[in-house]
Amino acid sequence: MAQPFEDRIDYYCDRVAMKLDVALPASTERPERLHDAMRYAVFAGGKRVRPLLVYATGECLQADPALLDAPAASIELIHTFSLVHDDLPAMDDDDLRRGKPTVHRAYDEATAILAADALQPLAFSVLADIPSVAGSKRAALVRLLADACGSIGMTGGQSIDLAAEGKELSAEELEHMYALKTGALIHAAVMSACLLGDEVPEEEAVALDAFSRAVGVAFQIRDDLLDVEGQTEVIGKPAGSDVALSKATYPALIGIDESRARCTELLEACVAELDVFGERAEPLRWLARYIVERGN
Ligand code: GRG
Repeated sequence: MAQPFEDRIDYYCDRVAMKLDVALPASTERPERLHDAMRYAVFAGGKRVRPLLVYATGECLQADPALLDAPAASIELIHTFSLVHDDLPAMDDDDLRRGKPTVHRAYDEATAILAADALQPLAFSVLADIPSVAGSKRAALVRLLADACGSIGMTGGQSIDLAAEGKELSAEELEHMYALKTGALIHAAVMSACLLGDEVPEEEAVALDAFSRAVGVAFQIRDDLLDVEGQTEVIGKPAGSDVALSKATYPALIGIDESRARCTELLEACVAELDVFGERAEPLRWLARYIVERGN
């Protein structure tokens, strides 16, 4: 029987860390403080879920992992960029992220803004350099990531999130916001690997698209639940901040039990999408379960 995906997590995390290390300018390179802040943000101890989704999808499609390092690293750069901005005083004004002071606390607000601003173009530069891939596929990868972080993706979701503070959204509106704010990048992670797969049948691409959309919404509901039920020391960011900021969340709208039930429902739905792959999708099944059961 094949080794469980869990056994390869360290290997894949090392791969993406190496790619990120090569992509990021050294802290000794001018402007040193900016480069130091970028590295601080990227190597602060994140779970690397999005890169793992790239590699797990790649396993499912038997894609060459060497081709996946660039999308895995570029998506993590965009994710890190978003977290730095999300923590800023103008947004959630958080002091703690991944158990450490947020970038604007460890450095200063201007440096945090600039560090995040510099991580974004770096992500696209990494994608542009992806080796041995046809120009049309590179352009498709860039478009996928650009759409995922723009106004029809993560930035749009964040805008809806901020505008909804103190208001009540319907479940449909909430899921739309989750799909953009959190789901768009998760979708891009899975579909980047799909783009790099060799002649992926339409049926499999459709299944991965549906899988990633459901797991992205489940990821955010789990995040909401951790904010309510988790402890600051475990989740690495201030627990209870959604309530403090009067955020529109699933637990606030329908309560903890119903939110858990919706998460389980989405897990079942996304895992069912993977039937077409049989055993090959075991890594994605494992990650989907991890996403809805994780403790941080
Ligand atoms: C990045 C284009 C762009 C704009 C910024 C600030 C912003 C717009 C978007 C914020 C999006 C955001 C913070 C969504 C929340 C997603 C989420 C649940 C993050 C936590 O992800 P984890 O648990 O974090 O994977 P780690 O620390 O493990 O990496």
